[in-house]
Amino acid sequence: MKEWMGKIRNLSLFTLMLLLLSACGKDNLTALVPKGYGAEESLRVIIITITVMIVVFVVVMAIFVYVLMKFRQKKGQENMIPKQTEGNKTLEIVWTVIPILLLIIIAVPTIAVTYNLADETEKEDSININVTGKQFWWHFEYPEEEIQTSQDLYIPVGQKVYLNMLSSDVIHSFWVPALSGKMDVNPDNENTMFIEAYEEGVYWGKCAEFCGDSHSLMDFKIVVVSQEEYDQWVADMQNVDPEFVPESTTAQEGKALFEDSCLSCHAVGNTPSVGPNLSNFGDRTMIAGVLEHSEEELVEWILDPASKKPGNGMLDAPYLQDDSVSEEDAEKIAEYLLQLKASEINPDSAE
Ligand code: HEC
Ligand SMILES: [Cu+2]
Repeated sequence: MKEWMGKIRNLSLFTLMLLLLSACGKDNLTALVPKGYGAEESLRVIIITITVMIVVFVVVMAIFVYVLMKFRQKKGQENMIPKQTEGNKTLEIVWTVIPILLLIIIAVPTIAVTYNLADETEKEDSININVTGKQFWWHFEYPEEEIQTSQDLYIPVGQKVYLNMLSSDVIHSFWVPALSGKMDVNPDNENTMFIEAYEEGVYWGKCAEFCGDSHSLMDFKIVVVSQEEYDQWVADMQNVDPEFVPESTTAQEGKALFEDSCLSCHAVGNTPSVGPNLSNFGDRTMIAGVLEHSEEELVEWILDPASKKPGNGMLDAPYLQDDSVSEEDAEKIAEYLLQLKASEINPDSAE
């Protein structure tokens, strides 16, 4: 008996641990604790739908168990045929009307919420951002502000922000569960979705449509900040100086190496590029969406991006084919890239 209770206790501890660990790190990767308009509305629909399903389940199960008990074959009645009910109008009407009513209860809020989420009446006067999904990263362009960036999408709190979304290769799906629902990102027709965040914070996003080798690593963030911080960020991004010369000689050498081996795909400043735009890269939350933002990880990324994100677009880099960037070079480049910060480039503009 004691042993049996111990097992139950271990099992519950194990379950609790699983629950806690599953939330580690990506703690707001959940649709159940909404921090934005889209997520809140979606959760309402989820709760209504699940409630209806639970009611149906409980009622059906109760009737099922009752019928099992009541109509069991009894001794001496083995050959009895129960009363037949086919063609019973009342029963037919009851089990047709009840599901129709339940479907109406689910359909009305679902359709209302779907239309609310597709509302574009404020699009003209709001911040518009062009989002492009690429294997396996996200490009963000603020056309009005003339800013380009990747992986970290900055938006102000409490404002509708419209995302105009396309893919440059296969279908991806843009999903930040705490802020909004999923939206497919297609190669040829643009989809629009708005996001309105209620609380400042860094919200974790994922690609939610299988898109290749590193699909599961196609993570990104929405960084929600106050209006003042947002304005400051915009100003800092607009003031990015591609010609910025770092102080230390090693970082200066890193800059030269970067220009030789990396600038064919990357860009600093408002210039189009095949790979991620690295303006103010030093201020980012992560590297390539999934790696810790540290010099060590950056060096590893430069030397062997395949080990971090299989099949990604950087593997075509010529320096990886001819091994022209040594570990020492990578360290210099990393030092330079991490100095691409608003506070380094424009000391006056930093808070
Ligand atoms: C062939 C084009 C190409 C070349 C050349 C190239 N990269 Fe990349 N780089 C990419 C692509 C594409 C990605 C996005 C990878 C992903 O996340 O899927 C990337 C990602 C990155 C990232 C992460 C960016 C982010 O938004 O977090 C850094 C940092 C980076 N590259 C640095 C370098 C450095 C340093 C060099 C030169 C030594 C270099 N790259 C050369 C294409 C290139
Ligand atoms: Cu994807």
